[in-house]
Amino acid sequence: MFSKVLVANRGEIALRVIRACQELGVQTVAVYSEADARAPHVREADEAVLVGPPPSSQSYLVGERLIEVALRSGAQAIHPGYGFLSERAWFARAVRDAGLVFIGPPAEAIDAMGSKTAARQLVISAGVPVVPGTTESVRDADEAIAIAETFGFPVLLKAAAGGGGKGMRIVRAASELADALASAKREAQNAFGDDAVYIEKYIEGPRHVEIQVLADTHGNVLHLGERECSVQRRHQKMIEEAPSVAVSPELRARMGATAVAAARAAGYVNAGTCEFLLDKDGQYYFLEMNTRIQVEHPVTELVMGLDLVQWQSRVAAGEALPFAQKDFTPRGWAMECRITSEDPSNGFLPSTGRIEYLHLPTGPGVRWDGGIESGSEIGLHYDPMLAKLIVHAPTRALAISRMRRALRELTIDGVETSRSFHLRVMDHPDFQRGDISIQWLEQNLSVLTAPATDRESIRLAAIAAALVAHEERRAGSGTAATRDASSAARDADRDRHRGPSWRDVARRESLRSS
Ligand code: MV4
Repeated sequence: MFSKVLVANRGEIALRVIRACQELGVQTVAVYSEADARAPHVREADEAVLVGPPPSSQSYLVGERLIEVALRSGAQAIHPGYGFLSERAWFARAVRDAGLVFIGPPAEAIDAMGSKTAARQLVISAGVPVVPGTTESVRDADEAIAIAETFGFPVLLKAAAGGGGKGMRIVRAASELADALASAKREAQNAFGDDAVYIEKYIEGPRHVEIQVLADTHGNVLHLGERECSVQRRHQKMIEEAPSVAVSPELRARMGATAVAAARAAGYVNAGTCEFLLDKDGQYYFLEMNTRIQVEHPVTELVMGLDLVQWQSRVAAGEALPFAQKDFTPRGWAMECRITSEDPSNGFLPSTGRIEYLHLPTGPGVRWDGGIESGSEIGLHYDPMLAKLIVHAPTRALAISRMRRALRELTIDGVETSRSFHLRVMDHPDFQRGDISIQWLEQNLSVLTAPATDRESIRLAAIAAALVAHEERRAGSGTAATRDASSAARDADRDRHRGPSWRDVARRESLRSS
């Protein structure tokens, strides 16, 4: 095992990697920008080095500088986390050329999956089902129309260099194709510096289900089951779970074998994820492979009982995986809510400010993977994801009630967050039945994001309730103690269905500050 690892990231994933290293007995070197001088990852690492000004283009994305810091600090390896440099083949190659280990896949595997058309070609040769479409970019609108007519409209134009939804256009009729192709090419050129666009049949209303894979340098490639990631908005996932209600053990085995075949075709090593669309008939189609550890990896860790980030380091150091495929059956149900500094009642507008007060949920089956603390300044330089709240329970229904309980325990004052949105999702009957597709969130946005009531009414109610609670305490009789059992039961029943009343919330707040 390495004795020292440089963590080329910030926020919750930097802390996640640092924790994995600490448990492995590996020293860590953090890097940070001027905006992150007081960030938790800087404090928790054994060493920390300032790498530049706040913009990531001048700090977390300056690969040469990070490699230089790793070499000077005596680290043997670099963990890129997700985002930033994690899927840049040139960086993986530069790390290796510097005599360091990139804790991730070989540069060649990143390249093989980086071009979506080349990836389609590669996995088709390995017998992997893909959506009907091309494995080369289209030349012009006439060619695109001819291809579209072979499998019928609607079709989807996608950037060959893309992924994650950029440069995509749905086209419902031949007459719309030329304009859509031109704008997709423009967007692809701007986003990726490459205007190549290819064409696929558009699958309506599918689920997004992905398979975690883990491979070592000894030829072992395993899959660790699926994650259901359909609750997303504008290609940003909000909630993920493992397993998926739509995946039977038999389907899991087939999709898992498909993901392993795709990984093998790419010469994959380390942790990676194959993304699939799963349609209403149970047909699945490979979309792309994410060649990094993903944000949502904890739900897999909880149901499969292993530490993926530790295994990333162990296979990068040359260790062989000691598992067999039959060792992996999901146990219970895990769910993750991404806690972002966005205002759901205001179109998920990013919210900035200082975390004035932070109270974290704890108790049975609750995990908090966060990157913030009281006093943290939330700006606009980086991703708005502050933390992930993850729960594990025996069944999906229990995971939902556990998540609801944990979300209620959470207090983040100082910035708007996605907390209330997550509570609405947990209470939604479609979600509770697991009856969701990739369009579900956007189709239900108004009920999931409507403000509870106007803020001034809430403020006045809270002040009134705090005064009531204060009077009750002075009189020496708590509300709960003097209420009869049937009214307490009625309240508990109402709480389960609608959340606590303003009176309960205010009472709790007033007791906390006394
Ligand atoms: C699709 C699709 C429907 N049909 N391809 C979105 C991001 C990129 N990974 C591929 N994506 C999609 N490809 C065909 N042929 C629908 C999506 C899609 C999607 C996929 C996964 C998760 C969320 C999504 C949201 C919108 C569209």
